[in-house]
Amino acid sequence: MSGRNLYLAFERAFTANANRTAIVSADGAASLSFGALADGAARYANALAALGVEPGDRVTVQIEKSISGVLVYLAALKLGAVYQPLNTAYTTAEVDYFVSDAQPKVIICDPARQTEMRALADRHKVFAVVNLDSTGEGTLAAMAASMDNRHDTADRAGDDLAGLLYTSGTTGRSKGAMITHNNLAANAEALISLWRITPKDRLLHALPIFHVHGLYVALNTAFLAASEIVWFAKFDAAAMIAAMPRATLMMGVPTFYTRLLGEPGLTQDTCRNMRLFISGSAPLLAETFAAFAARTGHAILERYGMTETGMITSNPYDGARVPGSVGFALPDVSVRIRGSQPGVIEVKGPNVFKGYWRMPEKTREDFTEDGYFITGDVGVIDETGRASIVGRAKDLIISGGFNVYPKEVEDVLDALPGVGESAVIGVPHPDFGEGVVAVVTARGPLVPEADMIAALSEKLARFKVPKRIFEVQELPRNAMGKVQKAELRKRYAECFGA
Ligand code: MLC
Ligand code: AMP
Repeated sequence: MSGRNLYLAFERAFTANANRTAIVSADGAASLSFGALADGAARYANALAALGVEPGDRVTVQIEKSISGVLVYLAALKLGAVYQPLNTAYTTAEVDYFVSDAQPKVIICDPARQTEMRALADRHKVFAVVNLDSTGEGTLAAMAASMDNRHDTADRAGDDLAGLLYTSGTTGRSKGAMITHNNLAANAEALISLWRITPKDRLLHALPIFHVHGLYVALNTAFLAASEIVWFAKFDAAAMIAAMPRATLMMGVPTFYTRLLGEPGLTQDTCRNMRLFISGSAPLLAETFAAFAARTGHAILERYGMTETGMITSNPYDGARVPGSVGFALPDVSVRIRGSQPGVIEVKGPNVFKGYWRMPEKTREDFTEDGYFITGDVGVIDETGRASIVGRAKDLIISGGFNVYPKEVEDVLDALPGVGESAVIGVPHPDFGEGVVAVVTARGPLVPEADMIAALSEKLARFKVPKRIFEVQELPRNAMGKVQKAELRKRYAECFGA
């Protein structure tokens, strides 16, 4: 079916609310009405079209968070292009792979990286590299400013791609999750109704917009429901608390909540207009839930999701929000555990992505014969349908809401001078939930820990780099010769004093 471009639904909300504020920066210095948002999206769409972007083309974006960056996202949707956002922490070596795989028509980068991105673009035959900085200035902004504020929204079918979001795997290279217009619309509509999001809401937005949480969960629901967004360039607990009395809604990773609790300014009074705090992307500790309730009177609503699936389950709006549980399947979404519990959670529904970009084999591996996506998360589901996540079948660390795949870090570590073998694990961390730790054996003289960390930082995004590296004589192995990571996690459990 055509006419399913998600932007058409946004456009209806923007037009009906043209004079209301859509986004205001937390310091109040910048704001855009819904009308201006629609105009800006059209100008950016015209700029990208002038660079040759057509429906179906990928647009790779690695820029600091800015309100103009939101216009780029909207423009890509409006054009029917496929938006490929990248974490700003990714090194050029990491970006090289994403670009080689996605083969975009245009790369949008920070001005500071223009030269290296142009070289990379030449290698991969990318037509144009334009830039946008954290204040929303750059060659793309200059182009957009001279463009017309009208652009016909491209006709798209529901299963055409809206986004290509890369997620690493336990083995092998990162995979591009193909996310369709229908996936996004179905998930945003379900969340709006479940979390009762309305035009009266003011959402505190401090998440990055290169991942599902800050991009699709937060922005799409706010745009569809025509709620106002209070915009933070990055998370800052004190600034967030200062803005809280004027807000109603917040979405964050658990680290946001532990950092907020570290501020004496977080009180029942600061939260007087807040109606809902939502947490996800990593497990929320029961102690954080309890401390937050004691301090503010609010029960944080925890939900569970994934890049490939959008949101899967949520605690209820009315009814018990249970710490340690991620709640019930969203309407129209089926979750199950095959075999005995606890077991791997599987999910099916309109939220589930179309498959991995140009990886039909990997796609087949991750779906069951009856069409359920295999999440790799281990959980239990009780007789009322309430789900809890108890572990992971995949070797994955989640640090401050960012995913780190040990294999990727181990491969880089093993190539360092003197390193024999390595094992990368996640252990409790007071700020990031899990902190990345490496355990290595030596086959020659090892450079000091700080130098190893510096060497890794040249190749890997900072959040993936182990915060500590320990040397051992040998790694503990089981009878099959497999490294016993559980044993290592126990041994180093207290290295961050968590
Ligand atoms: C920053 N650092 C991290 C880190 N973030 N290290 C480990 N894990 C992280 N998450 C590094 C920095 O590079 C720096 O290192 C040092 O830690 C301290 O940085 P900071 O200034 O204290 O960090 P900050 O910039 O405040 O960032 C922390 C954070 C951020 C929690 C605000 O990581 C963040 O915004 N996380 C949200 C992630 C997210 O949106 N996830 C959603 C995924 S979607 P150095 O050495 O350089 O000084 C998903 C699906 C779903 O999972 O269900 O939602
Ligand atoms: P990503 O691939 O970045 O989208 O991360 C998805 C993963 O984050 C899931 O597979 C889970 O392991 C984890 N996750 C998301 N929400 C929660 C939650 N509420 N509790 C525990 N883990 C979560």
